[in-house]
Amino acid sequence: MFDWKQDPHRRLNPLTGEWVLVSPHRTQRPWQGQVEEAARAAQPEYDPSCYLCPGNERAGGARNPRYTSTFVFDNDFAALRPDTPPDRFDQDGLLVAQGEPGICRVVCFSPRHDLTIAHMEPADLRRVVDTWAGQYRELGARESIRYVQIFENRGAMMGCSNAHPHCQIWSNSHLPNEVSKEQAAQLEWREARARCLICDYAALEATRRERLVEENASWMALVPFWAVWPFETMVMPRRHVAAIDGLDNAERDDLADILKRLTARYDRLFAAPFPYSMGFHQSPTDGEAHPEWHLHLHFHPPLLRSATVRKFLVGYELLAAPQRDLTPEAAAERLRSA
Ligand code: H2U
Ligand code: ZN
Repeated sequence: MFDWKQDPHRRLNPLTGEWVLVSPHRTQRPWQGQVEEAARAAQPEYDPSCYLCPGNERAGGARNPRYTSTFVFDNDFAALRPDTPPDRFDQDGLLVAQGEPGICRVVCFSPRHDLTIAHMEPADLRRVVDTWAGQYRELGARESIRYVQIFENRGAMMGCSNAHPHCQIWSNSHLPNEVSKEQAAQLEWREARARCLICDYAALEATRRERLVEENASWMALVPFWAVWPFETMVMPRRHVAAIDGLDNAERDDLADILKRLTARYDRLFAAPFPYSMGFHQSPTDGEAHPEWHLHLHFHPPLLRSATVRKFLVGYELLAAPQRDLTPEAAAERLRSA
């Protein structure tokens, strides 16, 4: 048997069927590449030039109300539009395209320009959870919307255009690639074993504990065995629930709690605001029952060894498969002690 801490090995992601190469012996290699700028220091409570602050004019010309809680609006530069004709074009199976109707929204977490998830009051964060659930249900109820993707880009390194804490929702007619892979894997697991893939995985990690980072009564946050990003995590409810609108009262409070504690841990790791892209994966809204689906979130943070040295997914990753040096177990250990 190979040595987990020394020998190159590959690990399977059962949710996507893809492999990641792990090269633990390489963690000490020198870095002379690009160094990022450290994230800017403290933000003001209100920024008169922010497109998202209450009462301010947006880039598209609309003016935000003087909102006092969570605030949702239709994206002024939406990637998808509701009235797009859904026609399909297919030339010899080689040139295949399809019109894609959809709706894109922006959710400001709170009126405060400076309050990231880690610094919000639990009750205010709970309102964000309820907003996510409400948007999932409202958008998903539309005939043309079969998937609702809720995600947050945080930090300039992840392409976030505005410091005001917010997330986006893109909802559309077809399952996006990543969701489609996870759907197929969960369905296959259920058909083969009559159980849920993520329930089984959560139970196993709850026993092993080496990759656990945070937990509470209804949620677990861990570095998955097959993580690609150095400090990637997955956050999942202990109970089998297909989508965010199925969470009960306590589970919603607990989601707010674990997100706050996990993001605070990230910020402590390199003593700087930690950039990431995070988002939910959950049941499609196509009107079918999806007992195979188990709601979860993925955090994809780019930082590798400091607030200014990031991991790039290039070369081998783009052409062959993702690769990492730091083991997921070592990453979880570092997050636990942050
Ligand atoms: P990020 O989450 O990556 O920062 O993107 C912010 C989104 O907010 C982006 O999709 C939208 C952009 O189109 N936006 C507006 O809808 N109105 C504005 O006035 C500014 C930004
Ligand atoms: Zn703002």
